[in-house]
Amino acid sequence: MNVATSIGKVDYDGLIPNNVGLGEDVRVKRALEKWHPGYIDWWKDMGPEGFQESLVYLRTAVSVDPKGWAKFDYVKMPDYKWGILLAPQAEGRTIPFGAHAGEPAWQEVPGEYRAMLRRLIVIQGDTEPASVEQQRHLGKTAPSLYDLRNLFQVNVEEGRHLWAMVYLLQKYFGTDGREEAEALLQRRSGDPDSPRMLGAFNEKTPDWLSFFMFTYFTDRDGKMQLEALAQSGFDPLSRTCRFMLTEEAHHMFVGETGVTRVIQRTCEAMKEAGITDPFDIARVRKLGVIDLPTIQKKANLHFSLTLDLFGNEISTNAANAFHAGLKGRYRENRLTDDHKLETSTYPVLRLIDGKIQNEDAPALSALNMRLRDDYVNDANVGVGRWNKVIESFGIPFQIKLPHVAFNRNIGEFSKVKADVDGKQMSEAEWASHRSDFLPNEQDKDFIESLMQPQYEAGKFASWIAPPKVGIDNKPGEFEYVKIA
Ligand code: BYC
Repeated sequence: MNVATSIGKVDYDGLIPNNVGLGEDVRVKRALEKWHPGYIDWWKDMGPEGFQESLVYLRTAVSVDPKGWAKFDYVKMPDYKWGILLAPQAEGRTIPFGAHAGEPAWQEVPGEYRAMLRRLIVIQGDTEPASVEQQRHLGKTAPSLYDLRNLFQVNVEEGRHLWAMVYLLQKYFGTDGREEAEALLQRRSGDPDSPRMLGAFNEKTPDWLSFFMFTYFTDRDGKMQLEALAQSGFDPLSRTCRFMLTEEAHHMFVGETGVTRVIQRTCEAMKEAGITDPFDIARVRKLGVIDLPTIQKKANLHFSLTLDLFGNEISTNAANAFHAGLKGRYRENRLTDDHKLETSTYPVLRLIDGKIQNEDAPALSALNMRLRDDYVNDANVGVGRWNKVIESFGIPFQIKLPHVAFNRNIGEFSKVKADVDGKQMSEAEWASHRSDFLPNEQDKDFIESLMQPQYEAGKFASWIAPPKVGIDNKPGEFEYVKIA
């Protein structure tokens, strides 16, 4: 079947909505239908706790047309239509980088790179259910129905992204693909015996400020990695990731605007109470809002945890994946070099003779570093917007991203302790200053004390401002979740 002609047409009637011609692909259809009950069991066990019967005003992807790909309606989450949607196939697409640059993009798995490709898909797939597991308790403390709905929207779409990766495994990787698809439902975030694959996905998301920071910082790693995989010479992966990026944008919007609204409310409350010193933490907290230094500490934590997701600065895996044409750079198609990188270099921040300094490394080995640099630039943009809000209240405080050497567990800087400015510290200094940089027990207890649910339509918890506009242009008092 010519896939290009079927694009845009989504088969929306079956169990699994799709635009990949699943109706005619009996083997894959059966495999996915077999996987489906296990997925639903996982969703019920590990998905949002306590709201499975509630009606949620969700968007569902019903097309891949950039102009109108989603519809909004009330849905019970277990009935959400988790479809398989790939961006349209680009006619005559070639492999954009690496040793095979210029050859036709692969429509089937290239045998020599099978294991590497499977590993990339499995790692990507593993993060999706992990984040749902991390966020499963948050519904109980939602600051509004608007936020509750956004949480669930993010959750169902992470579920769909798991489907996207499982489709690739089932369609292109035979028996071992099926086994990997099963294993994706078995691992659990934070489980000591069977944890999720990457560090940050085994951390807790204990409160809503963490949720907003996670969707701002960690979903942005998702964006960068998906952008890099969207460049892949393996065309089905590229097309899957391109459509996933459409949904991912909303997740980062939830994070960025969530933090903005927390900051906004804090600044408003400080102004009303006539507090000008952002470090007058005890007085600010009495107002029932989160002080700016604690918001900074949360940003420090989630930013540093997320940097670990880029792997080692110098990585043979990354070099091999690029050389093979499987994983490119951020927006590879907009770069103007030779796309092979065999002779070029890239400056990498390293620990040399105990000092943090730049060193030129072969560009191929430095691809994780390069993607991380692109990430830091991207993450800084929204931080600038947060600071504009603080500035508009005349409060002398700026949120700053910590140095990349701060609080690291993977890569070059995992061997040292450094403060938020990158100044190295002894273990003892770190131990005594840790709670200046990262949330301590009192900070956690305070934030937890604010986490009281607000389920009345149009109302918001004390510590967060309402959004500027509603979802799907709904008015302020709209009942985004009908709690059952
Ligand atoms: N934790 O050569 P290296 C998202 C392992 S987020 C634990 O530097 P590489 C989302 C590494 O596996 C995006 N282990 O690794 C966001 C390797 O082990 P093996 C997810 C780690 O391959 C929010 C060894 O250390 N997608 O979508 O260059 C909500 C040597 O490391 C970690 C992807 O990540 C870690 N943090 O880089 C929902 C894309 N880091 O194989 C969703 C696919 C490294 O030697 N993955 N290790 O035993 C990749 O591209 C790469 O695997 C990584 C690692 C960038 C993750």
